[in-house]
Amino acid sequence: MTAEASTSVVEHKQDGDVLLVSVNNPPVNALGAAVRQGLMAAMEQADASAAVKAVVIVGQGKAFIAGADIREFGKPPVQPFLPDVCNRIEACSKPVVAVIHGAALGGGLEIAMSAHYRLALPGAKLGLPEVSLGLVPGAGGTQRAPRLMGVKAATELMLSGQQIGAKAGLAAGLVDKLDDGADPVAAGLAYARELLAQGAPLRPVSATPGRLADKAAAQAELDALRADTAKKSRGLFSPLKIIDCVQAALDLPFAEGLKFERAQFLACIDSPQRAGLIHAFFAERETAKIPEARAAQPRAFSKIAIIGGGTMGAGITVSALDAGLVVTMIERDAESIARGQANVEKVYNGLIAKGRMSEEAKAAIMARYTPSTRYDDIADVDLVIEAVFEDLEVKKAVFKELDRVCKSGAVLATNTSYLDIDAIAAVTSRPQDVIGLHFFSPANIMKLLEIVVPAKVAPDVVTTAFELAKKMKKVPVRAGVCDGFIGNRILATYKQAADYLMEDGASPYEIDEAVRGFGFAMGPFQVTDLAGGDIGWATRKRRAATRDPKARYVEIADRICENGWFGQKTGRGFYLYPQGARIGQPDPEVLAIVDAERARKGVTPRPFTAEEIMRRYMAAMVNEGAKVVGEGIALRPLDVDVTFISGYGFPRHRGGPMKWADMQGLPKVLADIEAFAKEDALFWKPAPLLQKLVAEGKDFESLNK
Ligand code: 3H9
Repeated sequence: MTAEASTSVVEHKQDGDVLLVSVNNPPVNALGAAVRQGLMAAMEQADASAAVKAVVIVGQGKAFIAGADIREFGKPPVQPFLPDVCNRIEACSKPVVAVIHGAALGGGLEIAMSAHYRLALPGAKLGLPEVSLGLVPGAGGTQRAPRLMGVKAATELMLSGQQIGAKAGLAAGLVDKLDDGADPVAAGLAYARELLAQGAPLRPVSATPGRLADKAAAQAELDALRADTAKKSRGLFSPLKIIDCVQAALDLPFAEGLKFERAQFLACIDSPQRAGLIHAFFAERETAKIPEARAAQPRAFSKIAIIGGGTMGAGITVSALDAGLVVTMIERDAESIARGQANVEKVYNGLIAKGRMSEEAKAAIMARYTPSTRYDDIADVDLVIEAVFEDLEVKKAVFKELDRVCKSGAVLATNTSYLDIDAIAAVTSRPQDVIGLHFFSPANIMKLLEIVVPAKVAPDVVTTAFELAKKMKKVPVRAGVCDGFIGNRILATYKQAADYLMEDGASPYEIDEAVRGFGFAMGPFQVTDLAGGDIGWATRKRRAATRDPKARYVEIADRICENGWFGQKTGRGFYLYPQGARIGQPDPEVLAIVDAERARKGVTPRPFTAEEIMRRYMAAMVNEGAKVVGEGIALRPLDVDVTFISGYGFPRHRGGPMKWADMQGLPKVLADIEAFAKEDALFWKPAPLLQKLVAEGKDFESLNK
């Protein structure tokens, strides 16, 4: 093999009559400017050299090419642009083979579709995930994928952002051949030589309509997808643009279709949704970067115990079993442990009923599960997660038991959502081993895991918790100890803002509608009804003694609970749920309670527009978020963003509350808070961090660096 002119990120080597072009831009071979230049140079080389009869493009490391370099978006574009690189590959005068061994995503798949032949190895992951970044595929993907796969399969791939494997890629027409080998270079060279031996032609995808040939059928598929997308896209910008691009593929010559796609791509790049979604993408990867990671290796763990088999304990058990761990569940008596096991099996039985799991797979998983009512049975576990009733004394009693039986070095975690973990740790002889793991319900589904770090915990316990999160495929966020940690503390504040709005004149239904209009899946009163009004009521009663007597307190929710109206489970709460309905209807009796409370407090109701509602709701969220960051409860603003996107239904395309605030401009948010403070200076006290950032002309993003 002789080395030819190469750049540091794209090497080209002549191997016999094949030019081997290898992309080497760790960690995922993203298509930054240098890679694009290198690919252009490789194509020039291939065309210019008579010795080159075919070209093979491979990626080094774990990916083929994971797409455009997302970090470049929002910055001035640098030539050559990716669509031109793709066109150049397709225009190469020698057959080009793309060898896909790992992720070929977004621009990576677009490069592969521009090659004349595609070979996939077993670990191949093919996808056009641009939609999850607020984009449309912008390097010919919307034009080439439908030609290769047909309108339905291609559009669904683009709208879902999902990845498919090698075999599915072959079945879909995206891949020409599979190779079982592990070496992409050897497989690619062999395939290229096979093609040369057959005299295989150049096959530019753009040259023929391919699977778009039956235009009427394609149009019918697209019409159905458009109607469905219009219903489901909930204010998202790029899904309908993807449909428009596929329409262009149907209607226009290829070059015109590409121009149309480029215009849509650039419109998406300029949209705030793109900025929010890309912020979310990076933020989710940043939260695992914690100070402890530098110094402390995680402790080894394979056997774990879950204390409690209620909804939460069972959900955590499923997460642990799915992560391959060996789990002992502890309950206090035979009846409770039987219920705990039933709760776990219910999840797997549900999957079996949907055809998503076999009885054998369930049996194999349940073989790693042991039920027990004796603490002594967990003497040798490496990690314990307590998920018993949310009461400090009950939890302290459990931790005393754990301290008695668990082996030295075992990690002892509590799944509290509010309680003081320092106080729980203090009842043990080993506070260095005690940490908070705040799962969200249902724990086997919800991605967020708040890892709550008490004062005396050892750094390697913190890194062990992050390792557990990784194994369970959770999104971990590091939080400090305070009432409610990051998420529930901020939730309590904006929920209060919603209560004030309700007492001041907005109906709970108007507030929920405004919040849904912003992009949340549910409004705060719907959430209360879903979670059970009694839960919040118990917390309010617990806090009554310590509540600042000067603080405004809205009693409407208490009045509703006093009637036994706890939400969906009792058939009524803020809404009515006739015959077990899951979507509630407005309840005139609730509105009468609201009116009566206003009258009792002497409040003259005033109207609020949806915009005014959201200004207060978001200002409360951001202000408390800034306090949480300022006090060091969250490491960075991005940790607050990830908490809300992954655990509280915050619309991902807005990037999280702190990113949203940056996009509004912090001076505007602070001005709102100061204006609201004229009505209630205690509640609307501006966060010192917010004031400081505004004074310095900075934004939250400056603290994420
Ligand atoms: C596109 O292609 C547009 C085109 O249609 C048109 C253009 C004109 N760029 O996730 P990981 C970083 S849009 C830059 O932890 P994994 C990531 O931040 C793009 N950086 O690894 C992390 O950095 P750090 C369409 C990227 O093994 C590191 O790589 N493509 C990019 O769990 C490791 O990432 C996508 O949307 C990127 N494209 O998962 C694919 N990708 O170490 C996005 C990753 O500093 N990427 N990084 O924290 C992924 O889905 C996953 O990263 C992947 C690997 C599955 C590839």
